[in-house]
Amino acid sequence: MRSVGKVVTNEIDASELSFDAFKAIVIDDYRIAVESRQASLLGRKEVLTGKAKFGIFGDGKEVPQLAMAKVFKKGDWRAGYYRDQTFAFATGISTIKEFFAQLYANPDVDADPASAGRQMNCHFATRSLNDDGTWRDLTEVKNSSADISTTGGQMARLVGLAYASKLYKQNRELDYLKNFSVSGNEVAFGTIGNASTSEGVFFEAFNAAGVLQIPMAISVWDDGFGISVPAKYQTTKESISEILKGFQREEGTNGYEIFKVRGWDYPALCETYLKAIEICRNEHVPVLIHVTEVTQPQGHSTSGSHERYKSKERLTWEKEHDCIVKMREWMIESAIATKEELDELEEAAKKYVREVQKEAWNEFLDVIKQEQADVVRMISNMANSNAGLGKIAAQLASTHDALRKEVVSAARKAIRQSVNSPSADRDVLIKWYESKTEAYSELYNSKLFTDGVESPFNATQVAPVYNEQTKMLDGREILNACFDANFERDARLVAFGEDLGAIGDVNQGFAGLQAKYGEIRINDTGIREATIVGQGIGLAMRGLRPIAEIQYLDYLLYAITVLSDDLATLSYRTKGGQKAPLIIRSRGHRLEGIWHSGSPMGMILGSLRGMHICVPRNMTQAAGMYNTLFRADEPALVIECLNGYRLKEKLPSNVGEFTVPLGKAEIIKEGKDITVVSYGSTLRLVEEAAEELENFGITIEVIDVQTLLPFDLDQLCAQSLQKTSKLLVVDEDVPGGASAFILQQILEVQKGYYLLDSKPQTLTAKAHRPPYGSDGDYFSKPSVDDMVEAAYNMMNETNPDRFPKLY
Ligand SMILES: Cc1ncc(C[n+]2csc(CCOP(=O)(O)OP(=O)(O)O)c2C)c(N)n1
Ligand SMILES: [Mg+2]
Repeated sequence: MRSVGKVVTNEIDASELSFDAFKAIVIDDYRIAVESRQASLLGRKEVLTGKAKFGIFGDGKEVPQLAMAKVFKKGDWRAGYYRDQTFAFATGISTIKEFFAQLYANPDVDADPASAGRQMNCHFATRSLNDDGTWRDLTEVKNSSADISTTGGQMARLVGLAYASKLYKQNRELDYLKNFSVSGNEVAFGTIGNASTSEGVFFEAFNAAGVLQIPMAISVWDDGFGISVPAKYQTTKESISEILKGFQREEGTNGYEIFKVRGWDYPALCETYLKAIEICRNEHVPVLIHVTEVTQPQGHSTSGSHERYKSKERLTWEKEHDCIVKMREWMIESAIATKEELDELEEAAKKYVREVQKEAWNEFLDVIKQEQADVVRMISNMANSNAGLGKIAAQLASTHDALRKEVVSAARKAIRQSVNSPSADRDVLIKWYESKTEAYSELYNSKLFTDGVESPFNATQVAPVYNEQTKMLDGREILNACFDANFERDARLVAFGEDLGAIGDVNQGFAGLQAKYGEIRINDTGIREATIVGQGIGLAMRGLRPIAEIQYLDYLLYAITVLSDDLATLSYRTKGGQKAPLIIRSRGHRLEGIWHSGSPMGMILGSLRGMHICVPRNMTQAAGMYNTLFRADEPALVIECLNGYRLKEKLPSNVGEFTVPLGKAEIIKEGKDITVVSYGSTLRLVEEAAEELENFGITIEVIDVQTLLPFDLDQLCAQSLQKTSKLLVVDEDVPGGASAFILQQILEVQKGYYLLDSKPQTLTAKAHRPPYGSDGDYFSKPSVDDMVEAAYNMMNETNPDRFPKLY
């Protein structure tokens, strides 16, 4: 048997090759295609016999992927989807053994380097990082950004991966970043299914790349279906290249080069890819390669059979136009190989893939088998004192191919059932289980963040410096000075967004900086929030330090899928194999109207675990948070206070250096009666309320949590409750939104429940978004009046004599 190594395809250069050398390359390509097909066929069987949960495969798409692999060079990037196994095998991005390891959900990162068993099969990713979170040399490998399952979701990131090449090409100050680019010559290859081009993000990304003129090569694998839904319900004129014709570049215009080629025509595919990628790489022009007449021999996935929705004629056509069948015919006709030679090759491929599959299965099970044997032995030892336990042990012993879940569940059941019969043997089992908890947590729950040497928690803490010369400036000027100092210090920083470049953002935080640092570093974008974020993700994955601006927090909803599906899961879904230290800058809370006053913090907290969520109360705190984040490598969202840009603040003399640590709450006003927890813009109102409350002899302790994720790591809130025993959470989000999260943190995590002498209280906005105008704000969001009365009423509840009912 061949070693289970990476066997990749070779370029075909017709002018250089002898016929024999050409033959050898084609035969080798055919072998890769056939092995890949065998992996698909066997993979499906593994699912149907219950050894894996779900399978989706690249059968029918083998031959075009060989052609794409031929022009994919070291340093290039892929952002694709679940059909790309042949490309992955042909480039060495994955192996057949790793393919099966992922199918079985093997949590060992060495077995499945793409996702450590966390992703469904055929979700590819290369490892960009060392174990300590530092970068590897990405110019020396063929890179695949980590796939996600949502169709079209790869497109936003693809824009950024390609845009990075433009920055590396045009900005000489980046030349020192030798591990990321060789003069910006890298192409970002995207793949997408025909039906998924119906997604908005596809069109958004397509247009963005045309505007940006970046080396982005999109291949559409067009098999005429999206699961059961045919092209007539998916695409106008049933052809994506037809309707995108307006993007074709012309003399004197920007735009695309558009190609159309049949998915079973190996020589045409090789030629098309060679031509397309040459233009894309050399001229930085985006290209679309519409690969038509692609088939799906096994149907969409293991979830159903395509006979249900494909006509007899279509099924027959697919059989005849199967790209491997066609390639075989062409090879025989062109005297590249004989029937017998190919029969032999196919037989060998079958055997080889079967052997690799068995190896992968055994490696997956061996570790668990050992744990199974250990647990059976330990429970059996306990069985003398408890008859029921014998049954658990016997059942586990007889479980064929037990999964870890069954092993651990048996151990826990045995511990529960023996609660009334303590013994030394029981202690052994408990110890085993406890010792494993950490290991299992490492296997299944770790690496939500990079947690490496550049973690924000390792950043040196620097206090702000004020002196006699300290000036009072508008908040926006504080931020401006912070960005200026950091852009001066770090050439990797870039910022972009709507109105960010020429006018320096709608609130002028970047005013004057484009003139100083150039359009290549500070720039305007179209109105396209999803791909603004994607642009940032791709850049950050290629070693740059982007600040992607979302003009107002309300528009974050247009980007929430990209943030949630892609950015927030990146570290987790690769188990620390990739990172995107992207900072999303936005501004929110209290302005006017249904789409300009949002504070959808509950949505953010629920969907962006894997990001740090910073809610600074003023621009100085924001600057300190940026200074921390710029020196660290984890993604974050910073929400500045929309109504704070023109308020005066003191300018620290080290405005580009001082740091505000993440997860550090701050008492901004001491008090003894009630702990009031809040953040962001609302804090100014809470402080106002505090003044009026003092007239009643009530002093509140005001805590600014500063960052919602992470939340008050030193448990300042609980410490405050020890003094006050009363908790009021003031929040601009809907009832049960962010305030529910804050309560959970304080009452449950910080054990604040035990410190209360009255019901914990939340004061939130109404369930609807606030109407336009000051009255709309007053009647919808927590006002100073609401705050004073909420605090007063809490005092009335415990001491009605001293604090009689207000009304
Ligand atoms: C956002 C999103 N919507 C729906 C799905 C469910 N889904 C998975 S694959 C698929 C069909 C995709 O078809 P196509 O893009 O043509 O790719 P193909 O599978 O045919 O290669 C659908 C609807 C999904 N994964 N993500
Ligand atoms: Mg399709």
